[in-house]
Amino acid sequence: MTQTLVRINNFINGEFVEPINSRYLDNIEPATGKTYSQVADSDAYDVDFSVAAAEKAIPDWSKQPTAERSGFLLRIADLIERDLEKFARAESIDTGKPISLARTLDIPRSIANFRFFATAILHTGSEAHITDNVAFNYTLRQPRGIAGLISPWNLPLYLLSWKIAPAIAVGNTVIAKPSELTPMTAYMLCEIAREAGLPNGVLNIVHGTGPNVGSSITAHPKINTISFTGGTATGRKVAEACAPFFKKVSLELGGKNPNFVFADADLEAAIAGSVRSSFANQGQVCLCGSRVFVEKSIYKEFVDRFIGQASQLKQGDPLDEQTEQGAIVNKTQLDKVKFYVDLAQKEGGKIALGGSAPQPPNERCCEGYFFQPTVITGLSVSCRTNREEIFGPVVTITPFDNEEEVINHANDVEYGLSSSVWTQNLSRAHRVAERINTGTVWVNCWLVRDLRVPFGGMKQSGVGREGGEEALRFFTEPKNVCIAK
Ligand code: TXE
Repeated sequence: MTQTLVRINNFINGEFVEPINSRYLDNIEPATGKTYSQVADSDAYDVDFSVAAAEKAIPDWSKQPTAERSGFLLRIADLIERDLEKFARAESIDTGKPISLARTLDIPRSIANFRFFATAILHTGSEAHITDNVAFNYTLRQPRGIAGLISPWNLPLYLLSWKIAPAIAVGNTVIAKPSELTPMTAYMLCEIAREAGLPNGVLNIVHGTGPNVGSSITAHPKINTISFTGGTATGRKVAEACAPFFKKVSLELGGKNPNFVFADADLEAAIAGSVRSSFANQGQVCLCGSRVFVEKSIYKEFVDRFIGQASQLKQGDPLDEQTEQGAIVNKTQLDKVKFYVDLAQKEGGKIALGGSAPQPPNERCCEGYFFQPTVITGLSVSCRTNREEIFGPVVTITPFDNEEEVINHANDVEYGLSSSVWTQNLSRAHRVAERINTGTVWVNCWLVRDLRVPFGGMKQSGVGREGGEEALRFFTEPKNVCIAK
């Protein structure tokens, strides 16, 4: 007997609709390697259809009183919170991440995203500039129109809601495309949007691949704002597609984030923080600290204790409450991780921990995509393993002699997303933070996120900033009105 799989359809104009071409992609559960649902394999026609809906919704939505728009977002947040457990389980199945992580990080943060922007719009002001006795200027910040929002698979609802919430809060309508690898919670969000009474056409979700749906969004002449999170190579394509239309673009891309541990650090905190920043979500967070640099005098002790803690991480079925390390998102990503572990050995690295797939945790997961937390030592700072984004549970640990040297190592990559500095010397913390070329510098912590702060990368980690005021500005067009006195 063939089992009918759930079909994840597009959400356009407030309705769930099949893709016009009737094609679907298999959606695989990473922990089992088995297809468990199907997702619309849409194309440019579906994007056109969604743009028509988004365009129709703009006049009413953009003119809604701010408090009413805010109310819709708050209702969405409340309804996700009501269904938190359902969302957490779905996110865990779809991505392979531990259910405890989805329950404590992904879904609460998605709720917070809606609440944050729902309330932010109630408190924002606009500027006025007085030109002596000549004129008053004031700045109108108006919605830009239709925004295209493209997100990756590592933090599906967390990152998609981080884009949807500010875009619609300020009066835009949106066409969103989640990753084709992890579409489930975006689909569930549409049910919530409907229940919250969000007007038709404000939120449209078109599922499918990057080349079919993503590129139709970036190339669509009526979508004038693009917010993208994903790999750097894809970001380049997005930028190229947007350039001829002069679209406003925000790109949040990859990272190869350094993590510095100075001899004067609180070692216990530095080790616990570094283990977390290396392996959270199986290392599949763009902010993971994949290059750990440790001052020579404490190097050996740090490596021993780091390995001791990392080897205690409980790998297992993502749906097991105790699991701390789940599955890698798909076979391609697993193969990429294996490729880099082989490369590291060819480059002279020593596998100090892990380096291969673990025993499957149970019968259900015997064909899942698992990889052990892996620690590599003995590599040169300039080798490929230390320069290219792996995006998996693989970290390198390298000793350094002094501050000057380690800042140079850290800055000598194409990326510039985030960094962590572990030291008890406040002057050093300020000095290093000032000189390190990353959009975020954490001192004695990792992944502490205040939604008001600017978030984004330097160099090939991206263009533009998300978060707080930056996001509200990104999704609006400033217009100066000059009135003679
Ligand atoms: O990401 P992609 P992938 C990195 C990580 C990973 C690599 C590739 O190193 O190994 O990127 O992962 C859509 N026009 N990160 O292939 O392709 C795609 O459908 C428009 C870092 O999954 O960048 C998905 O919705 N859109 C990252 C989104 O872009 C296109 C998180 C991201 O997919 C497109 C994920 C196109 N031509 C991966 N092609 C981070 N920094 O958070 C694809 N897409």
